[in-house]
Amino acid sequence: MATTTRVTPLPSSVDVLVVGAGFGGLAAAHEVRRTHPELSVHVVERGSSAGGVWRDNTYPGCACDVPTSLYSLSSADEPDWRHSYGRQPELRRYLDGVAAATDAPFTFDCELTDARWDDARARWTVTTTQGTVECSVLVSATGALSTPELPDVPGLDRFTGTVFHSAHWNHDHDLTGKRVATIGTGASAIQFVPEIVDRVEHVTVFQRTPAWVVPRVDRTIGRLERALYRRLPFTHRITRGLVYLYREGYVVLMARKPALLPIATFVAKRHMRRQVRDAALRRRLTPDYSIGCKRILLSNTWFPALQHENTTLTGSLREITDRGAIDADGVEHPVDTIVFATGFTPTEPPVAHRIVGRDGRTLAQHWNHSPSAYRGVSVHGFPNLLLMYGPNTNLGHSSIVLMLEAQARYLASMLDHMRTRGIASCDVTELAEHRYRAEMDSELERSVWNSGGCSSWYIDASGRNSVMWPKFTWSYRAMMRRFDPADYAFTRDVASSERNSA
Ligand code: N01
Repeated sequence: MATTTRVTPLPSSVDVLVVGAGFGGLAAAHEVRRTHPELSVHVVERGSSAGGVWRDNTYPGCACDVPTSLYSLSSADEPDWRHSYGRQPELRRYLDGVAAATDAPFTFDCELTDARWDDARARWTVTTTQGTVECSVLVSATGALSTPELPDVPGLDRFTGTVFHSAHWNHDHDLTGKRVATIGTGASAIQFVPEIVDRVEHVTVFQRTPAWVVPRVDRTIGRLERALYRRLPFTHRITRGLVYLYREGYVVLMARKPALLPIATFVAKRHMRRQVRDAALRRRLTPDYSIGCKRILLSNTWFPALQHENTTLTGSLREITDRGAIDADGVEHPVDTIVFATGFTPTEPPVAHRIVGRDGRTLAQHWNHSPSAYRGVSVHGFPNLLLMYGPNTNLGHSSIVLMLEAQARYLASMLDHMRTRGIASCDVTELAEHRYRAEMDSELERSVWNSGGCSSWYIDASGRNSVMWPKFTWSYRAMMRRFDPADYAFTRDVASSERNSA
């Protein structure tokens, strides 16, 4: 197995171009190489290495909040995880290994700036920061949580201290003895605040909305257990299967029977009661929306960190001054560092402004602030484009890797169909796209994400949930097993038809 990633200059033409070398791009490239060795594949990546969010997010304490046993590709199973919730360095190492084992060339520091579909030639012309490449099939695997959201806070430009986003942690800026403001109390903040609280002079946590937090049942996976998984891989598959089934049960609570959610609320409230003695503080930390409406957070250290002598918990951020941050009550907190842990822009992906389809409109114009895609992967008017981690494929309960693998298999099945029938382009029909979107809307209606009374990044600017997948992951995987030609319109590859009839 290769131990270094194959890096080459950008070719001028390729059969399948994959944009992005995170989990999604690697899964796609890997599957195309495995199933279609006759096709050329190339991966372009704006960063300097593979890894996606697990390369970018290096904040202290960064770890996976999905059990690691579910967090590897089934084609590249990893029996050697050290923790039941993998830490960022081991996840990054794993993805570097997958990139090296993927028999496809990569070009790094290469950002897609424009991609245009040419109907006459049935090809995409893709412009990047390292030149232009043409391809027959374009796979957009740029990630849903890859572009940090930096809110436009009044006064930010006046601030004289250091500012950064949690997804681009500034390791050159030593926080020892600093007065730090952290904005946001989501999945990232609850991981890094407990890690920095001991060494800063003070940390002021700006909380706009409290989160539901449950215990993190984490453990180190010992040498013996890892050896067992390596020697007898079926034992790892059994563990993986059991964790998988248990996590699927969450869908029942979140999407099918929200009436059962009080069970989870009980667990979260008991966790808070055990860790927070002060009833007034408990009230400030108790959400007023249903559990599960926003991502449920796992932590044993968040509540203790908020009660640390170095911490002040305050309300939302109103304004920034040259040396401080003003909260909603008008109190100014003197700080020299501001860390924005304010999330990402999943429903407004920047790449959508750069992909231009059949009628000259961008994907962003087509979506008009509410992304949707047939099966989360195909968009009408954008032939031969496949989205990885597209609209309505995010999970609140299990591993996104399960969804990405299903999408990679669908891509392989689409390529099969094209190759065996001499098809040059396939475009999902408008009817199929609308029908699928209506089905998603109806399935999501009763879910806690839509009806739980919170505002979250699952809901787009139009008020639609364009992020979550509402069913079991096995339903998605079954649906994606085979490309469904009935929902697509095709054009034929004239050269290949002539070859076949000669
Ligand atoms: O971001 P978030 P994140 N003023 O969007 C607040 C994944 N992830 O980076 O709730 C003040 O969850 C916002 O407040 P509110 C995971 O899927 C996975 O923490 O909108 N506050 C919220 O508190 C996760 O869901 C892992 O009122 C503002 C916070 O910022 C996703 O990434 C680990 C604000 C944003 O929370 C994002 O997590 C880490 C403003 N103007 C992350 N704007 C894994 O382990 C926003 N906020 C797999």
